[in-house]
Amino acid sequence: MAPIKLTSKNLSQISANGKTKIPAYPRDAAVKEGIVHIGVGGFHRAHLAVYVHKLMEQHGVTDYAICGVGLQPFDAGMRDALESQDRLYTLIERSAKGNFSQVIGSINSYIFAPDNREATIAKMAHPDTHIVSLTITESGYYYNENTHELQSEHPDIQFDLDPANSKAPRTTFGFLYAALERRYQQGLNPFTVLSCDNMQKNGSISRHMLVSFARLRDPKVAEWIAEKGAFPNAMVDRITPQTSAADKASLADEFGIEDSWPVVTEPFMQWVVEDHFVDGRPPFEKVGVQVVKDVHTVEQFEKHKLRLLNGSHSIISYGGFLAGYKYVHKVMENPLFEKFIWQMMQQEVKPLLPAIPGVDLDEYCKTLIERFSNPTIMDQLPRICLNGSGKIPQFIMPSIAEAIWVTSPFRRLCFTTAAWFIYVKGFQDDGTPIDIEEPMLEELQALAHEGGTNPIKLLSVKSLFGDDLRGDKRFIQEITTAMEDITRDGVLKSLPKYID
Ligand code: CS2
Repeated sequence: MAPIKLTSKNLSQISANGKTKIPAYPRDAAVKEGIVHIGVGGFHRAHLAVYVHKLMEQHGVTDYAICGVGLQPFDAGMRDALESQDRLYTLIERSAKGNFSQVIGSINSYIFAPDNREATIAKMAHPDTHIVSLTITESGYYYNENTHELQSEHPDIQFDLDPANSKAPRTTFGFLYAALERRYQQGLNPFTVLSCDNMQKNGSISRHMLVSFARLRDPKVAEWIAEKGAFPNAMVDRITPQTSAADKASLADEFGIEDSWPVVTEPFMQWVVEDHFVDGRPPFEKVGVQVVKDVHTVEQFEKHKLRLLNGSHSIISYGGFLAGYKYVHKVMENPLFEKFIWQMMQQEVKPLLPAIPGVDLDEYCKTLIERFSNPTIMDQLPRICLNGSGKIPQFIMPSIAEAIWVTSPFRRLCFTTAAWFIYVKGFQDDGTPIDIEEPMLEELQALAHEGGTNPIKLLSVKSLFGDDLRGDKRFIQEITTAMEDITRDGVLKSLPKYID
């Protein structure tokens, strides 16, 4: 039978075969859009939108449906997909136990900002909007890792700072500012800015960047945002591969649904968020979100996740890609990689992490190995290789810096960094050229080639690495040895030297 196109009017037909759950709540005029989300991609649709869906379905929440916003020209694809199916999409959870599919209905409307800049600002400024949430990736924050300041000289920020462009901004901060300025003028509360990006201190960084931006526009508005605004920190987690053509085809075959952009993900999901909202929030805790009072606790969860999960992903991606792999689970099937990752987590990362009451770090590491090994989600290495300059300095370097400080082992962390340095040169171990997606590629690739197997050139990029580590002899020695090993023997032949 031909698959049924996903739309509101086809929902009951879609659920008739008993294979797919459809939203059990009305999506009608009574629903209010309390959340505006910038950056609707796979991750948002597997994470925040699912929590909101559960709130609507299980707890009758009607004030917090989502209005999705796309700021970038490439978001036109998401707009077309969602608009063609009444903003519905299918979420497919895959694991060894099988595939579970459900239609998610929490995204109520979608604005493509490049064509509707005023409508985007007006939507955020509207009194029904209580939260503006973000998944805009590290580069969307214009955050200088070295100075910890806003990249105010960046041409996009310069454009948005020019009052002549205030009605037609380009960046997230331009839009947030324009909407908040309106709310300020109208005597409303600010909305909460809720970052769902995978960054340490994502809320504090959002606050600092936005307030810095606002100071350059109007100090009064800036002070109002600083004083009255809320920017909760949060740890977000759910492995969400890019949707492939095969995913769409299998959705049609197995579930009989034609969906132009479904989302495939794992069963696991976690969100730990600081309870700091200024204009109300839905009862997130009722659907499994860990809402915590203390920002320190959120930071500890973030540390665990970024350094263990994302840090391990870094060796899986750069090491695995150099060795010729395409998928995460395939890398995990190689016992050399599995052992390396386990030992890096256990011996090098875990000892540096704070204890959180109720969290068993050994269990956490075991679960990570299982999640990485999930053969059904087909998580692609190029997805995780993307934008290494935003990842290695966050996921690996802080562990190395702390390990040096407390004199604990860090050779596997150095090997991981070395794998990225070699990857940046642009060739797999067998000489196959790599198509690298990296905003700093030109600069980094030139330095990588100049340096050969000497890491100093790359380590001198201050905006990524600061000044602290270059003077440490042991660190330089370890990373040089690892670069020499990979260059001479390739990743696979080098790994045994790094495993006990
Ligand atoms: C990945 C993450 O892109 C990456 O670097 O490590 O997207 C990872 O899948 C998520 O953080 C999991 O929550």
